[in-house]
Amino acid sequence: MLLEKNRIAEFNGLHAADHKRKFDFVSSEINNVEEVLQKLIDFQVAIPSWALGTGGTRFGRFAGAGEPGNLEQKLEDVGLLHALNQSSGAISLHIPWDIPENYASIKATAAQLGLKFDAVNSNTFQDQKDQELSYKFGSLQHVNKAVRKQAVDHNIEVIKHGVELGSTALTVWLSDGSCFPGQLNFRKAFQNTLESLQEIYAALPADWKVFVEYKAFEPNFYSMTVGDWGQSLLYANKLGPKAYTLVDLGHHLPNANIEQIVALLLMEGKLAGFHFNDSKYGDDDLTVGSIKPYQLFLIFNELVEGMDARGMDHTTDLGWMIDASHNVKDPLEDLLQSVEAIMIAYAQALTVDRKKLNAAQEANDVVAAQEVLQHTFRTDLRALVAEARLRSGAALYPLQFFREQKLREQLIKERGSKTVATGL
Ligand code: RM4
Ligand code: MN
Ligand code: MN
Repeated sequence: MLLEKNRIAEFNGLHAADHKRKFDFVSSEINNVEEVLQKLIDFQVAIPSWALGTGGTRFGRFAGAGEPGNLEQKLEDVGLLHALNQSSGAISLHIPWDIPENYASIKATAAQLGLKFDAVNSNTFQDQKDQELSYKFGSLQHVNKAVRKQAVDHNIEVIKHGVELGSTALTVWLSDGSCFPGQLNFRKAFQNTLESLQEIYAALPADWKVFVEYKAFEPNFYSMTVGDWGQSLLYANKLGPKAYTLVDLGHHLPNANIEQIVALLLMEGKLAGFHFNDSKYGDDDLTVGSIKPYQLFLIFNELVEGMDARGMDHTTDLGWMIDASHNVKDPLEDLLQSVEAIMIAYAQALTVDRKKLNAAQEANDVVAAQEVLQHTFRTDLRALVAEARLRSGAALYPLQFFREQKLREQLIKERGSKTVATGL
């Protein structure tokens, strides 16, 4: 489904006066409005190809209607999101859920929709049909060299797909670990994994990065072989300059101080991948900002501070992606909510009074430091984010537009009500 530009312009026209009033008010509160707006316009968050269908749990999956049935339709969905907010200009493919069969036509479709190909993701956490050896007891860590080789070869295959599409990063998330005490020799599992990663690393093109994603638990419940940022950083450091840590917000034990983790990883120049979601209990993969918006802001605050300290480019030096699952919501509506939460938190982080915060820190003025952060967090910047959208040709209010224009209904008409997208 292609969206005609004039429909968005018409919608924006209807809301222009109301928006202008709100924007004028908020911009009078901010010093460097134009600079912040430009950063908001430039910022892009990738959408993973597996997030466009309804997700499930191990208990069941309640499929939605009008879900994309193939990769082209997934690209169309991301293109639709991007047309609505101009902040979702990239797609991240998961192999083998979405194997591109005809590179030229996939690339042409993406270009038409204004989309780039973000990091490619390998999958050695499931057995595929016709797969020779099983990953039941791990992949890159496996005690059997033949299994490790199969997993390494798969990753190299994924890099090749990525090269064809113009991706420049590989994300490796491993479910490797153990479920019971005694099952694994931790040191051997680490060494095997390192050796396997070294083989993958050696196959990376010169301008590529590899992101080593960690996760505290699940599907293994006793130990994970890349279980936290310390282990991920160990691998990344041992691998070399093209290897980095990837932080996924849902992959920590409860109450972990994620803002401190990102600050230190940035300080070490080893943070390059980032997965957004929210969680209450574990890897819940909930809508970004739906449970802990203040924590999201604090994390963004450290991201901006840490990137600026190293002179990094906010848009290109980190790979931003939404990694969420939608069990009860329309995936496209959920993704629009997530992107909105990300943009608000980013806008807030950009408008923190750093001089004041720094002065408070240097004076051990704990109260003043808290005031600076909470003042920003409690300032409503939604009109600023909407203005960035208006200037880039997107809809002032994407979710409202999606609903009023009955876009899901149109997709159902096109694709039918019984489609099921590949993914989890
Ligand atoms: C994992 C992890 C990976 C994602 C898979 C689908 O928990 O977050 O990034 O690719 O889920
Ligand atoms: Mn992830
Ligand atoms: Mn996850």
